[in-house]
Amino acid sequence: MDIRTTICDLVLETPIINASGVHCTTYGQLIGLDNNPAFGASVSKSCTLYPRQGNKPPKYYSENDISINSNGLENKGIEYYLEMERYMQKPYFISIAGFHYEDRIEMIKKAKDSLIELNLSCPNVCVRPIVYDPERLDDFLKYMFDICKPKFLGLKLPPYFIPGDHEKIANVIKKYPIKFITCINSIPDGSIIKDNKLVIGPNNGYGGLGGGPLMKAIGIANVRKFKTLLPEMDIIGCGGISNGQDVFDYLLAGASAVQIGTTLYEKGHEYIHCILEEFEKVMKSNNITHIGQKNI
Ligand code: RRO
Repeated sequence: MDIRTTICDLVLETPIINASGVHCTTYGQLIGLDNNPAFGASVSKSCTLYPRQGNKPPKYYSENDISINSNGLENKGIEYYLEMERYMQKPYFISIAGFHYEDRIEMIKKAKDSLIELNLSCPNVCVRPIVYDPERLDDFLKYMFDICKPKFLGLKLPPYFIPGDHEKIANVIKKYPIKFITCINSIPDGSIIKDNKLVIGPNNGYGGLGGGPLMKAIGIANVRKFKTLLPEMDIIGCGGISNGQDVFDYLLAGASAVQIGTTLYEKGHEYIHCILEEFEKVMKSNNITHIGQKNI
């Protein structure tokens, strides 16, 4: 059985990647991802021009497969993640976030020869992400692509829920040389109360939700919508993946690879091997010999 996949001609030995934010902030964590054969690629913590401590703890909580975070872009700065490239053997995406046109552009210029996942959908920095407004997204992408010529840039999108929103965003995306999209970032502005208290502190207890079957349903819906609207686009599915069947379902929906966040955080690296083994069994029981066959 062949479980290799491709993201716009880039070959991954397995279809599993970590989701940005989980075990990908430090040198040791990134090397851990690179050394785990269950991952076909890795992605860094979303970064900014300069290092940031992010929000104050408690800023992460999880229970029953559901997580909430208000990390606030804690990261070591773009130079650190660029430097990591020399130690990584497998495809390694630098997740670029930032706050304004100019800092994002400065980072994209620095990373122009790298694999970039451009994260314009962070839910925790108290500004309305531009990916919710097609006109603002269009304006930024035009400005950026006029100045920068990144070799390999994909976009990390937030969950869209309202009929018609996917079409508007897809119409913007198709104007630019975007190599892939990742659907979806966490669900913004969730809030969890436990034992009469908010479980996270920053931003008045609001944060991005991840994990679990509801997240998976929303992630699958976004992948399906965008695959229909942008049939040639490679899509990385993300949200609520905790077993091999979940991986298979995302590929059936139209994803070429998946990212795993909450389950990696909760269950650790070894568990990703179990997910990959389960995925291979699901492939076999469906008589699929390679990804790409029958929409998978
Ligand atoms: O750092 C964060 O708070 C964060 C980011 Br950049 C993101 O894209 N998604 C998320 O759930 N948290």
